[in-house]
Amino acid sequence: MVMASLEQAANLYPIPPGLAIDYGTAGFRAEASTLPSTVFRTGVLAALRSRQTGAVTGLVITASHNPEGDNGIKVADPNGGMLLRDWEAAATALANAPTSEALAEAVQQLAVREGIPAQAPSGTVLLARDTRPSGPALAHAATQGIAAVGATVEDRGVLTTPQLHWMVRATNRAEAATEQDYFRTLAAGFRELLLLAGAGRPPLAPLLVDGANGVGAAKVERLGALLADTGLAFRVRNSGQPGEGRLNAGCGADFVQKEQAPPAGVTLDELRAGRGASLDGDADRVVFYHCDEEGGFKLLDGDKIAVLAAGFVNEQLQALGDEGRRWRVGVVQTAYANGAATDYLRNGLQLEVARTATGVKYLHEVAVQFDVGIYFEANGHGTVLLSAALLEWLHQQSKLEGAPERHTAVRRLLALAGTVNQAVGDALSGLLLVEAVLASRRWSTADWDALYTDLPSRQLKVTVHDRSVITTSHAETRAVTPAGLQDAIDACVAGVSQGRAFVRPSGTENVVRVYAEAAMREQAASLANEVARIVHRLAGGLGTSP
Ligand code: G16
Repeated sequence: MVMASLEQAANLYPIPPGLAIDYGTAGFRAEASTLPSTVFRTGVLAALRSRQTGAVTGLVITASHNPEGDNGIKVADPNGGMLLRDWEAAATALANAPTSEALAEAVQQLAVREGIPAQAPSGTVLLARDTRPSGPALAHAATQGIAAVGATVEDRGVLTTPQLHWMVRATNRAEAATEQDYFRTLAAGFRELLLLAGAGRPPLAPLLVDGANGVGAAKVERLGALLADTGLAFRVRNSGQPGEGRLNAGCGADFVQKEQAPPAGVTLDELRAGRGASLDGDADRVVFYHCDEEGGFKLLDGDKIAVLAAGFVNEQLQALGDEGRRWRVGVVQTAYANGAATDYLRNGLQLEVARTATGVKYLHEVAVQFDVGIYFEANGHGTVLLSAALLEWLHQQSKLEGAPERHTAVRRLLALAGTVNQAVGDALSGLLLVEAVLASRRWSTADWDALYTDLPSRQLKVTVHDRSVITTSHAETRAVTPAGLQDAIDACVAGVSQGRAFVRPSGTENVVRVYAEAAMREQAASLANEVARIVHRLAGGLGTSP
């Protein structure tokens, strides 16, 4: 590595005065104009990670669910997952190094710590971006950072985050890894699942898809075109075309899940005729909804998707008898998981449920410890992972003669692994997963929704002077600081039937998040309000108290 050329290139991307940025829940995220230096330096980091491992890594310029004026950068590790957590501190150190000399110094320290030989192959980074106007300039900054340490960049243009992660994984497995290959793989799995659903299944109903005015809208159209002959029809709203509105504004998975309301451009009348789904700004989350019997909006969130997937997987393994039972199935959730969902998974389906902090980087790590690891955050971010050992066994079984039900179960599990992105949570594969399972079971959205009844919940955001004053423990369910906060929350929860509440600093926005659930809707709402007021009082709230 030639440090002089790194310093020279870095001089073109000075860090803004007073910048202090942290690698958060899913990479760096901030107002776009403050980001060029951070993105340049993350380009350097991704190149070094590629050089260290001898495999390609990936970068996506996106701020996902954040407003259009924000942007950010996510890093894909060689296995297609999130950046190895050991490297996050290095990413923060590089991003905050005050001068180009300090950056070169930090790069050298990282190379020594990680044993990256000076003579190692130069490295390759796959690059993509979402549709934000600030994307092209930031992608250029990333390219410059990658090139500054002698690595190669392959610019894949505008993609969803999960597409880029999928490509990184496929490239490193020497599999076909273009965007067309991605679509073909998902579509092939879905077709197989539909085929195995049998001749008697009802035709697929059209699905309203809210594209959040982001990258997912055009991609879902392409997927739909490829699957048109199956009867699957996506009716896309909030596509980002002129006149459709701004990215994530009043639409998208984050809005719909937090507000428990339909997105802009979708009416309850339309939902009476069928279900809808919302993607987020980079299409790694999806939530569903429909109109319930009382004519009200009803959300089917990531918990509901996890339960649907878990039940389906469970049924296939049970069809394999004793041999099926030796494979461990686990569901991973966060503190946001509705209490009723956890209860249904544990007591209804008799499955292992693990709990982690928020962020798919934590859930994924636990999910890979199972033979089938199912993880969905309540916000719709997740996937279903099948272990290499299980897949190998299934491939062997698929070649053997056997009872038809057994053979179907084997083929279904194999098809699932193609339909569902094995690298990371993916809204498009989530859509196909849900549609395929509902078709296989001949279920309506109402049948799916009736598996269990959500406890009413409410989420709020509180803006504080410095959100890092709040620290948590026990997978974010207990506040450690500031002093007195947890006691005050406990006192509020104590009187509430089936009450539960927690607070945590967001890792993607400059806010503190408040979650509350309770037996009754009004109780959940007033518990959330009370806790938000406590946060405002004890953690330096800005503006008027909620
Ligand atoms: C990211 C992470 C998710 C996480 C979400 C919210 O999603 O990938 O795992 O749930 O942030 O995080 P926080 O509550 O810390 O703001 P996305 O879709 O925004 O990239």
